[in-house]
Amino acid sequence: MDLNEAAKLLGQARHVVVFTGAGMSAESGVPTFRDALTGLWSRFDAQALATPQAFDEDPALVWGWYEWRRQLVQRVRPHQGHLAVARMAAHTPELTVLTQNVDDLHERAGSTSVTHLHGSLFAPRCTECTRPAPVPDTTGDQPDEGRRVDPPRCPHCDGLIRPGVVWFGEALPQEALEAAAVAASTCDVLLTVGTSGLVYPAAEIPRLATRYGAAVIQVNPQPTPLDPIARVNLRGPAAEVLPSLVS
Ligand code: BJW
Ligand code: ZN
Repeated sequence: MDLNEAAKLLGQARHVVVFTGAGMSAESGVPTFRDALTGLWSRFDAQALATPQAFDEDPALVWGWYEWRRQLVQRVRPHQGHLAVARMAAHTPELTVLTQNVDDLHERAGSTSVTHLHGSLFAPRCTECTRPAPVPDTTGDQPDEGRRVDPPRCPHCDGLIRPGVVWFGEALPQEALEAAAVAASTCDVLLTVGTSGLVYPAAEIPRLATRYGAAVIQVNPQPTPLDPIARVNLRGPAAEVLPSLVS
């Protein structure tokens, strides 16, 4: 059985990389991007919200949308799959979480080694001097997906504050990308969970791992372009499959 093979590969590994995408957080109530009915890009225009040009043209629209998403994330909790990943670290000599997600659900579940390839909803920074800015205190506010909100100004230089996420056309944080490349090229097993494998350069990470000899295990209810490189394809949701892989 595939589950047994996957559990065995994980049990014997010295270094495991867990590579996650939006499907990892779906069962916590955070929408994915590309799922046909529920994905953000089925309701919102990525070009108008997730590019540097969009922020230049309409900062209040973009800031308001990310504030809605941040408040949504703050209201949900990690699920059994996030907890299983954190537990897996206790059974593995070395375990690295590489996530494309901008939420903090891995950290809240107890994972300690987490690299964010696409930034974070909780790391706003100044567009001018790049200094980190405080996360606005919005406790008590109702999250509102369509509300325009003027971004705050930097306390140091009065520059506009932007969300600390990686938009289309922007480079990934160099340190994160380097850490990901090192982890992928030195792990024995890479467990990819809930990613469509369509967005580059992140989608190179599992491919890099196979080139360096690692076994790839994929958890996803749907087929993806990563299917052909996966040693084991587990077609199911993260919150169900991951707990069955770890004691
Ligand atoms: C479940 C589940 C459950 C559901 N359990 N699973 C090569 C070829 C073509 C294009 C490019 C290329 N190289 C670069 C590009 C351009 C572009 C790109 O990749 N475009 C493609 C879409 C074609 N890449 C970029 O622009 C990147 N930057 C770059 O290349 O810079 C170059 C540069 C270098 C030097 C200087 C300057 C520039 C940046 C990409 C940034 C991506 N940003 C986003 C938004 C982040 C902010 C935000 O949150 O708003 O990141 S886009 C969005 O996609 C987000 C995600 O992290 C990313 C990946 O999506 P993910 O996580 O895979 O989610 P989905 O929705 O796609 O899939 C969900 C999966 O879960 C599905 O498979 C479901 O089946 C599954 N699922 N329920 C388990 N319960
Ligand atoms: Zn500044």
